Amino acid sequence: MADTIKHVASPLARQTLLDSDLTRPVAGGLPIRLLPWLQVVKIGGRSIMDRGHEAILPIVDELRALLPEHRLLILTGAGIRARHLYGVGLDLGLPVGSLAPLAASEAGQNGHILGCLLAPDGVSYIEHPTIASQLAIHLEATRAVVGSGFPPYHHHEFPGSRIPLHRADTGAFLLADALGAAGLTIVEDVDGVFTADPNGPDGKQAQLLRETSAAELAKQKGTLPFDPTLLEVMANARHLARVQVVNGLVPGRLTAALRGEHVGSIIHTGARAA
Ligand code: GWN
Ligand code: ATP
Repeated sequence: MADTIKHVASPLARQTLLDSDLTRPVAGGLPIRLLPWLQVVKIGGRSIMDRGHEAILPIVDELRALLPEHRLLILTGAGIRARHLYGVGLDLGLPVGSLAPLAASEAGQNGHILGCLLAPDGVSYIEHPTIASQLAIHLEATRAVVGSGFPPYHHHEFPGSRIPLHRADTGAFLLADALGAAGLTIVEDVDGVFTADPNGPDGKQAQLLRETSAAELAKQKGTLPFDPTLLEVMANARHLARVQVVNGLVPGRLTAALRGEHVGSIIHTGARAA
């Protein structure tokens, strides 16, 4: 009888998944790059989209001009409408897991706006499930697509804070790293990452950090122009060796970054290639 029993051979069948020493021989390898030619661009919700046509139309022109050079996943942030929503929702006592999908929908709305403006160039907004499972075929049909930068944690959002911790910058990085993309450019309304908020009370003393790392920034006190959890996911990056932060209010900066020029801030991650 014993000879007829089928055993499914699995190197992880007999051991706990909790012991990293035991799983490392199997799980310690570098994942493959799914879309190594992809450039991911995160467009700020508050910093770009909320400013309306004065900020959006020049960025749309730059994105349009970049289409022959790059295949793009353009992701949008949530902006001021999400902040209003946090204010109303927190006043009512809503838990973070209820606020996360509501804020995410605002990131999606900004993506729909960009998608409309780029529609004549063959660019459409595509939904989260489409990004998850059909991004390659869409980018085979067109040069770029737009999506929501917010990660769809919904009611699974970590309860560490009453405001969702994982927002569009973190979502854009998680996607870019998971896809093994060629790069991630974060488009803001400041020249890059500074030693302190250039628009804050100590703004005059703030210095631009042209080149830094997630580990260095984690030691810096004060605010950043992106979600703090971005530093955590950057520390654990598998593919993306760096992130570039550029000023989208200055024409040409996004284009220069995608052409490999050192504009704005370059932030090195913990990925091995860094
Ligand atoms: O609605 O703008 O995707 O791409 O996190 O979930 O809250 O959803 O709960 O495919 O799945 O509002 O409806 O909305 O932004 O996220 O999408 O128009 O289930 O295309 O239906 O993972 O877009 O939306 O907000 O991204 O970030 O229908 Mo929207 Mo968002 Mo559309 Mo999406 Mo969420 Mo879907 Mo989803 Mo929900
Ligand atoms: P979202 O996409 O989530 O709507 P956003 O990325 O468009 O947001 P903010 O979250 O407002 O925009 O981040 C940009 C702002 O961060 C800048 O306008 C700047 O005033 C501020 N900021 C805070 N700390 C720093 C810092 N150390 N360096 C640069 N800018 C900073």
